[in-house]
Amino acid sequence: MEKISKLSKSVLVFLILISFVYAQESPDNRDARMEWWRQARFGMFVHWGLYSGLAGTWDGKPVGKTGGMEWIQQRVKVDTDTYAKQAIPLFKPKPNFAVEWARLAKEAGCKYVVFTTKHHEGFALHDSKVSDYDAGSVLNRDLVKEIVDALRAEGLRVGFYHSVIDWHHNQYEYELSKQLPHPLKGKPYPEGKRDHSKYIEYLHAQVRELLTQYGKIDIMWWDYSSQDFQGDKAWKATELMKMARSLQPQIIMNNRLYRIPEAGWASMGTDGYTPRLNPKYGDFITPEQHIPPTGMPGVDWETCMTMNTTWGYSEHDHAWKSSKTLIRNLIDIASKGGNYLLNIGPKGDGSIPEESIKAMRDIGAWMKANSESIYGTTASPYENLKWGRCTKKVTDKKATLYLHIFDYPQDGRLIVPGVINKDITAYLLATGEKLKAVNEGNNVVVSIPSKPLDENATVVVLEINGRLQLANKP
Ligand code: JFZ
Repeated sequence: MEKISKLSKSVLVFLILISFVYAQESPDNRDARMEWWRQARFGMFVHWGLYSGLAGTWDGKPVGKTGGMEWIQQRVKVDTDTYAKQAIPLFKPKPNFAVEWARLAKEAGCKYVVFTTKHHEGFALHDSKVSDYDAGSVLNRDLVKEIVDALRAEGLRVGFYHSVIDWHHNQYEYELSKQLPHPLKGKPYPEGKRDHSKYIEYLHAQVRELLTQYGKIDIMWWDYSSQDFQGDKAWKATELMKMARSLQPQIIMNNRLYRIPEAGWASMGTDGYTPRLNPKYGDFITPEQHIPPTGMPGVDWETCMTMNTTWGYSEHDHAWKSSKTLIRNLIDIASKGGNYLLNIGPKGDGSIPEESIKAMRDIGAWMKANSESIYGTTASPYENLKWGRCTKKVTDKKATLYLHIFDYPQDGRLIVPGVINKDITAYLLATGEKLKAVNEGNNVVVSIPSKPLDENATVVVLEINGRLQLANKP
C-alpha cells in the first residue's frame, strides 16, 4: 500500500515536471516567433484618441508648447465627464483616414504599425460590449477594425498599444499607486468606494475582445506600470499575458505590465545597467525617447520616439526633428541591434500633420535606395566608428558590412578598422557603383567619391568572402 502511494507520488512529480517543461517555450520556438520582428527593424507608432481633437488646447487656451498632449486630461486635472464633454465633439474621424496611415507607413518602409486601442484617458477605439466609452457607442464605428483592415491591405503587421492605466473607469483605484498618474489624484473617489478588481475584470474583458475580433494580432504593447503598482497586483498580469498568448499564440508583447529588475524595466529600462528580460515578463524592452548608447546585447529592444515632443497631436508643438535626424536614428538603432518605433499623432479627423507626412516620405526615399542595410541586419561589430555606423549580415561563408557614412571623410578614404580578411569587394548601395578597397595593415581602406551620394547617410557595402575575421581591438 505504501509502495503504491510512493510510486504514484513520483509519477505525479514526473508529470508535473514534464508539463512544466512543455509550458515553457523552447529557445528555438521563441526565435521563430520573434524572427519577423527582429528582421523588421522599423515600425510606425500611432497615438490617436479623444485628446487628438483637443490638440493641446483646453478651454480655448494652449496647455503647453511641449510634452505629451495625450496626457491633457491629467494636465488640466478634470474628471472624465468634463473631459468627454469638451473632447468628444472634436473627435471626428473622416472616412478612410486609416488608408492614409497605412499607405504612409508602407511608403516610409515600416514593416509594422502599433496604434493606441485605448490610451490613459480610457476611450476605446473598438466597438466594446463592456463599455459605453468607446467608438462603437459614441460614433457607431469600429475604428480598430477600420485601422486593422487598412494595415492588412498594405501587408503591414498589426500591433495594439493598450493602456492599463485608465482615467475613465469608475472602479480604477488610483489611490493604490503614488507613482502612476491620474487627473483626480488626491481627491476622493466621486462615487465613493472603488473596487479595483472590477476594473481588472473590465481590462481583461476588453483585451479579450481585441484579441478575438480582429484576426491575427502581431504585437501587444502594454502601457504602463510603476514600481509601486505593477504585475499581478495591479493588472493580474500573469493571467492577462496567459490569455493573450492563448488567444494569439504568435503574439509579441512588451514588458510594461511589470516594473521590476527581473522584467528588465526598473527605471526607464536602459540607463546604466545591462537589462535581462525573463520571457515570462515580456518579449522586448522599450527605451522611450532615447537610444541605448551601446544597445542591449542579448535582449530584444525597441526605441519608441516622437517626431516633435508629443505623442498625441498638439497644434502648439513645432519642435520637429529633421528628416536627417530621424533617418540617422533609424540607422543608429539598427547598428545597435534594436528596432525603431517612430510615432505620428494624427489630428481629431484622422489626418496626419504635414510635417510628419514629409518626414515619413523622406525616410521612405532613403529606404527605397538603402533598406537592404536595415532590414534583417544585426548589430555593428564596432562599438565606435569615427565616421558613422555599421550594420551587418553574417553567415559562415560570407559577411556583408553596411557602412553608413555620417561624417564624410574629406580625403576620400573610408577606413574600416580591424578587418583581417583579404577577399573583399566594395560598392555604393544606392547605385551599385564599384569602389576600390585595399588592405592596409589591419584596416581596409575604401576609396569613396569626393562628395556624399546622400546627405542623410551614404551607404558603402563591404562584401567579405569567407568567415568574418576582425582584429581583437578593431
Ligand atoms: C507612456 C505614456 O504615458 C505616454 O503617453 C506614451 O504613450 C508613451 C509611449 O508611453 O509614457 C511613459 C511611460 C512611463 C513613464 C513616462 C512616460 N515613466 O515611468 O516615467
